[in-house]
Amino acid sequence: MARILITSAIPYINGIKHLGNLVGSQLPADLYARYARARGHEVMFVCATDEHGTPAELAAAKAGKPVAEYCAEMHEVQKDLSDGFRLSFDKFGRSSSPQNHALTQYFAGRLADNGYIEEVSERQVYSKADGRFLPDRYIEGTCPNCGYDKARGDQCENCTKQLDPTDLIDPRSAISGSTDLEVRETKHLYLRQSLLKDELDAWISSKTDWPVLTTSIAKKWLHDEGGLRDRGITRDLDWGVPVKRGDADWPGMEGKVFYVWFDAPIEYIAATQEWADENGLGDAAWQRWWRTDKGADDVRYVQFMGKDNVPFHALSFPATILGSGDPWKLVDYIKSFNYLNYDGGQFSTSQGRGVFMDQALDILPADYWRWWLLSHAPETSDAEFTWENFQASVNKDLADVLGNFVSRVTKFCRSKFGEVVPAGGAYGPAEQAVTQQIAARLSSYERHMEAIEIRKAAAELRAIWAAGNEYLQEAAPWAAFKDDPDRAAAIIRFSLNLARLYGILSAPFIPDASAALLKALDAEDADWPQDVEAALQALPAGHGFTVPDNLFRKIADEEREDWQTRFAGQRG
Ligand code: B3M
Ligand code: ZN
Repeated sequence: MARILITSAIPYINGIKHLGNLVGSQLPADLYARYARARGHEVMFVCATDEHGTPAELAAAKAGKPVAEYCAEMHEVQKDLSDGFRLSFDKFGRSSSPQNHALTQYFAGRLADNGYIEEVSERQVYSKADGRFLPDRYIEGTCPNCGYDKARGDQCENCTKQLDPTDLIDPRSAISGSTDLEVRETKHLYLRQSLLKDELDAWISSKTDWPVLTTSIAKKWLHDEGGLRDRGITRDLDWGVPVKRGDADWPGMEGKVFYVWFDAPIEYIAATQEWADENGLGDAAWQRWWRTDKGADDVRYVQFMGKDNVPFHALSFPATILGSGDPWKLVDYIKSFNYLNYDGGQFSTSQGRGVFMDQALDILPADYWRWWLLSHAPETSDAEFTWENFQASVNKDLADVLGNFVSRVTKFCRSKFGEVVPAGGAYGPAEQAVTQQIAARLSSYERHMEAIEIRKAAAELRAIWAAGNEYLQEAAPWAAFKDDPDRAAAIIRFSLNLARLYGILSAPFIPDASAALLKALDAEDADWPQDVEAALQALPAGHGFTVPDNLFRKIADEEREDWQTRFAGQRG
């Protein structure tokens, strides 16, 4: 039994997330957390809303609300939706929490003490029309790297390049659209990441098991264009963590706040502290996950995120941790994702394009989405959501293969033997063959889950379901029942045990259907199988059950067409 710390990139507070966001961090993190718990590991799984910076201020202004009020409301909305998708966080925190304020200021103080902070008088874009500086997303323009014309001042969404507002070509204010901009001097703190370049390089080079997507992005920012650049970690904004050096004021930094990307990853730690505080546990309870001097030396820390978040997690956050000189836990494995596209284009929050989490749950239960999204996770390349593909996967994998198997077995049993596992007969060569086949597939399923190869794991699970269906088709208990009811009883007993096994193995992907299935089989306490042969005898003759309601329904062509039209435009 191991201890596994799992974090998902924390979603910006600025609105409801789309399915592309969901599959790029929170959902796969949940899959892994559920799997790790099912295997008996001790898990701490945290996420939060990312409430600072220009995304929060801009969205609140658009909603016509004070930022604090907007964030509090939107946090509840996002929390309800993550519950709706059954994301099993131990804590869904808030980066605006007092815990994160204190930790962020603490880290800044440590970094300053150790010589990793530089005070820089720098040139920032100032908008005369708006009467303010325009950091990050307050400014838009053309990306100098790829030419995308809606690049933001902090990062180009299109090519993932981190930018400074002064890098943009043809810049304009995101508030007023004004191009009457000038560059003014203002003082800011810089994190001297460049001093840690060799240490970071060696550390990343030692991570030979990381996904290529992660290491290639990290190496690119380490080595391209003269190497890792120091980053400004403060902003001229009202909303955020006030710049302090630990508990002390920071002369010259009055009225400034830390940059959202400085405090956001620290929220992973703070969220764990929020969890401990909320549960009346002391500091030791969260520190044993985060401080290697307080018990975290045997923790495995895994992060999940979209590819645009990799530079911050593979370089900037580790620089914060290393530079602090304290024994904080560094990440052990970074699982990153490409993008999910929507029907021939990109999902886009700003343009309201695609399916958003609330809309998805309005039309179908979470499991349908979880299955499609996870089995099509954009791991090795970008992936695309189309309604046809969604309909086909749901109808085939969930309804025809898994749902149909469970329904046929339980209904046939009820009609011939009653709602009880039938006695009589014995497992024979056919059952032994399927048992062996499933045992082999199960070890490969476990290997893929441990390696967080999500598509491969989904394919293996699908094959495990299909093996049951094929077995049932060939064993044909409905035919055997006429001449040899004992044989039919053995087939059904075996199949009911297969259904139980499916309930256990499928739970990380489709938790609601799995729970309903195990409940119907009166097997809610079922543990992950140590041995497939034994697991397929777990439900003994005489064990009562009830026929479950249909686990999955099919998506009709008319529905699919209706959704296709409804979601073709922009969100209102
Ligand atoms: N909120 C970006 C995003 O949602 C950012 C992630 C922070 S993770 C510490 O894609
Ligand atoms: Zn670009």
